[in-house]
Formats: sequence, C-alpha cells, structure tokens
Amino acid sequence: MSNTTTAMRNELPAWTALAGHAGEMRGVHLRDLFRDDPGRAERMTLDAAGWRLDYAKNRVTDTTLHMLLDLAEACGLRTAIDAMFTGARINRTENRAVLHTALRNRSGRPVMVDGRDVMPDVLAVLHRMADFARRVRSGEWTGHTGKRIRAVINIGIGGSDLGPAMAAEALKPFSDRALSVRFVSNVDATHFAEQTRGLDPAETLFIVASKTFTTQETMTNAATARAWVLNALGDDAAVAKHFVAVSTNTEGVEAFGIDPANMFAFWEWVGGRYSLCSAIGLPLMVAIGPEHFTEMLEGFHAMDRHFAETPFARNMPVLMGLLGVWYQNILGAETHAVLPYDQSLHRFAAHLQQLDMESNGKCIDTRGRRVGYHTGAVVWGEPGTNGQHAFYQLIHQGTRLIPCDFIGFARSHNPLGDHHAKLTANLLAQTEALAFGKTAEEVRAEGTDAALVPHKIFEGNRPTNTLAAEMLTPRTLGALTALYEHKVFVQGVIWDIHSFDQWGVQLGKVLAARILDALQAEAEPALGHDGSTNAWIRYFRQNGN
Ligand code: G6Q
Repeated sequence: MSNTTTAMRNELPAWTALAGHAGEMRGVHLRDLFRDDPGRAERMTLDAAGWRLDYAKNRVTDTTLHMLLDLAEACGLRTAIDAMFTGARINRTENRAVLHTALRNRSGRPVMVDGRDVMPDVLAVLHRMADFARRVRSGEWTGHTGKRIRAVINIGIGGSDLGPAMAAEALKPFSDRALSVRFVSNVDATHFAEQTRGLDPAETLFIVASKTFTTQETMTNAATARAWVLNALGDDAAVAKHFVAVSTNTEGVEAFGIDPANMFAFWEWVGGRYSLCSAIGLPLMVAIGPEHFTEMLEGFHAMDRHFAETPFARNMPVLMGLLGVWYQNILGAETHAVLPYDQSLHRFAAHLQQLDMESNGKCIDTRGRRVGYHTGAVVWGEPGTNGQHAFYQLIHQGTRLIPCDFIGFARSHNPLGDHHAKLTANLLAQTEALAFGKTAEEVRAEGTDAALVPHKIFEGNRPTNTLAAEMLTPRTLGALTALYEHKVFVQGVIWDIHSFDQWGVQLGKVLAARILDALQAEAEPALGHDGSTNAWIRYFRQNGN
C-alpha cells in the first residue's frame, strides 16, 4: 500500500475529524434521518455490475460520507488502486505484484509485470483448463480402466479450497448433475473418508490444488488419495488418469508423481484467497463448464472496471469499505455480519472470512509500527432465514453494534409456490426492523403489560447494507466476489497495512511439525514445551491410536 504521510492513520486530520463527527451523530437515529430527508434512499442507492447497493440504512449523513471520502483521499486510495491494477509490487513484504484482476481481464489490453505482458499466459492456462473440463464432462477423459469419470475431488485447503468450494455450491443450478464435484481440505481423515465413501476409484479423478505444493494437509490428503486409487487399481500408471495438479511448483508436482503435462499453472502474483479465477477454479469449471466459468470471469471483470474507473462517491467497494471503517474504527463495532438470503450462498461467509480476516488481520502498519487503531473486523454470517431463528436476537436487542450486509435476489432458481416471496419479505422486514425498531409507545399501544414493555422495545438504529441482483448467476457471483475483494483492499489502504501477506498462516504451517515428531516418536520423547503442552502430548500418546 502506498504511504502518503508519516503520520499514523488515526493521526490524520481526516480521521480525527471523523472521531469528532461521531459525537454529533450520537443521538441521531435512522428514524430522524429518513424522516428529515425524503430523498435519502434514492440518493444512497447505486448500481454496478448487475448489483444494486442501498446504503441508506446506515448511520451516516452526507457530511459523514464526505468526511469518509476525504479520509480515502488522504490515505492515497486512488494511487493505491492504480498501483494494484498496473502490476506494481504492492505486496511489499513478499515483493510481489498483486494481479488477480489480470486473471479476469476481458478487455484485451495487456497487463505488464516487470515489462512482460502476463495475459498470453493467463489465456493459455484458461484454454487448457477449458479443454480438460470439456474432456472430463463429455466422458472423453476416462479413468485408467476406461470407465467414465463420475466424481471429481479437489484436494486443497485455504485459498486452494474455499473459493471454488463456495462457488461450486453457489452455482449448483449451472452444474452437470451427473458429475459429482467434491472438496477435501481438512487433514482430519474423516473428511477424506466421508467424501470418498461409496465412490469407485476407477471413476474418480483428483485435482491436487496447492500453490506451494508443500502444504501438510494437502500433501497428506493427496498421498492418501493416491494410495486409495492404487490399492483399488493396482497399477502405478493409474496416477496419470486419476490425478491432475494445480500449482506454481512444477518440481513438487513431478516429485509427487503427477506428469507436468497434467499440471495447470498459476503465478506468484496470485494470492491464495484471490485465486478463484486462476487454475484454482478448475473444479468449478469442471462442474459448471467453461462457458459459465467465462461468464463468471466477466462478472468479476465488470466489478473490477467499476472499482478502477468510478469516482469514489459512487464506487460500491469504496463506499462499503469506508462504511466499514466508520463502524469499526469510529463507532466501536467489532464484527461484521454477511447474511445472504439464498441457500446456495451458504459457504459465502466462510470464503469472506478468509478473504477479509487473512488480508486485514494485521497489527503492523506499512512502516513497521504497531497500529493504534483496530484493523480487520471479525466477519461472520449464515444464510437467512436460518440465522433469524438463531443469532439475530443479539443483532436486534444485544448490547453490541453489528453492521450487517443483507444479500438477496429478485428471482429464484427454484420458483416453488410462494417460497421466494416469503424469503424476500423476511430480508426486507429484518432490515426495516433493525433500522427503525419499535418504540415504547408502539409497544404500549399493542396493549403490552407494563412490566414487559422494556423487553419488547427494539431500539433500532442498527445499520445495514442491502445488496440485490436479479438472479444468482456466474456473472453476479463473480461481481459479488470482486466487490468484497475490493472492499477489503480499500480497508487495507485506509488502515495502512499489508493486505496481501499472511505470516500468521505461514506460522501455522511450521508450528505443528515439532509436536508431530513428539506424538509419533517410538520411544518416550524428551519434551521441551511448557507444562500444559507437555501434559497434552503425554495424554494423546497414551490414549491415541
Ligand atoms: C491464502 C493463504 C492460504 C493458502 C493455503 C494453501 O491466501 O495463503 O490460505 O491458500 O495455506 O496453500 P497452498 O495453496 O500453497 O497449499
């Protein structure tokens, strides 16, 4: 991220002005804002890449928005956006460009990294992926014994799992139902055992997806998968027909025994959590077909263009990012809920958790200083209406401020009876109730017993964004995912942190090694951990299998 000043972000005049403005906004209720300003809803609604965002039900005035836009300017957001799109090495702690936008660049224009256009490579891999996906889907690609492939299992974790797993669920209506596309990520053998239960190895193809091809979980699951196939088929040559790889590490792929001819490449400038449009999307392409995958890329690209070209005051990712800063940094919120009113998006919050929390879960600014303010929010959510019967109580009447994004669609893929009207009615009713609440007078007017009145009051003034598109399609899913990617980028710039590294994840990858040795040692090992960890190692050694 670029740094325009040596002041820490919360010392910028634009930031301190917002903190002062928060005092003026205390006591201002969304009821007042809507009553005093009939044009508010219309003014605070905008359309981009097939999506409509209504941000009128936020605790902001035009003044608040101007001040947030001033903060964006003061933090150099325009320069930062341009730097990302033009291939500058903005991932400075890893000295890499950040170019997931090149993966879905449909403009025909080159994207240069170190003086070289990356687009020919990007398009060549997409072409190979499409050829492979067609062959698997048509039955031309068979297993070792000549049987048709009926199940495709992606083995990968984190960024090599969550994006395609989320999208494969979201786009089920577009998928070939004769082909089962599954995902194994956890090193817990139960995941592998359950996902392969009932499958015939002769009809199963594995995609081993790992940027580094060294990740413990993925390598363990891949070795187990290879043994599962070879035990059944009894011939090492079967690997060629039952395993393909997605990686940046050709040597690692070869060492595993997969022919590099069956490897789909991507590049160091694609971050794991931003890799859905790269070869990491292969299981999704196999599920929905190359044409639908291309439509998804077009949706991503449309939102990329909107983000890169639209003035900030009408820029959807910029506004959503700034509203998040307002709540997390100025009004004291700690979490952010994402609530899709669509069952197919049931893994969307999980994908966003990684995207947002891995990117912006940082406490050191770009100058190496401990920040004096909060950064990434805790992101969470479940599809409505299920959440309404669970945790919404706390959002309505709890003590915490929880900004929420409500996501809905005008049309359902399953227009059964009045299900969809009821689903939509619930979405709208929730945002209305959260904003406007119910006053003591209204509760009393219902004839409520005086002792119960306080319990039945809803304060309201609980902020929400409402996002809607006509239908959940590859295109709208692409645009929605890009919207959140760019929102996360905006916030990273405002917080002056490195959004594209993940040292905490890297730490996790090495931490377990020493304990694994102790757990597996034949003789009683000398334990050099703290007392608690040593005791647990002994417990698992004594009681485990
Ligand atoms: C994503 C992270 C992380 C990564 C996984 C898998 O941005 O870097 O979640 O995707 O750790 O890594 P590999 O793809 O290298 O196996």
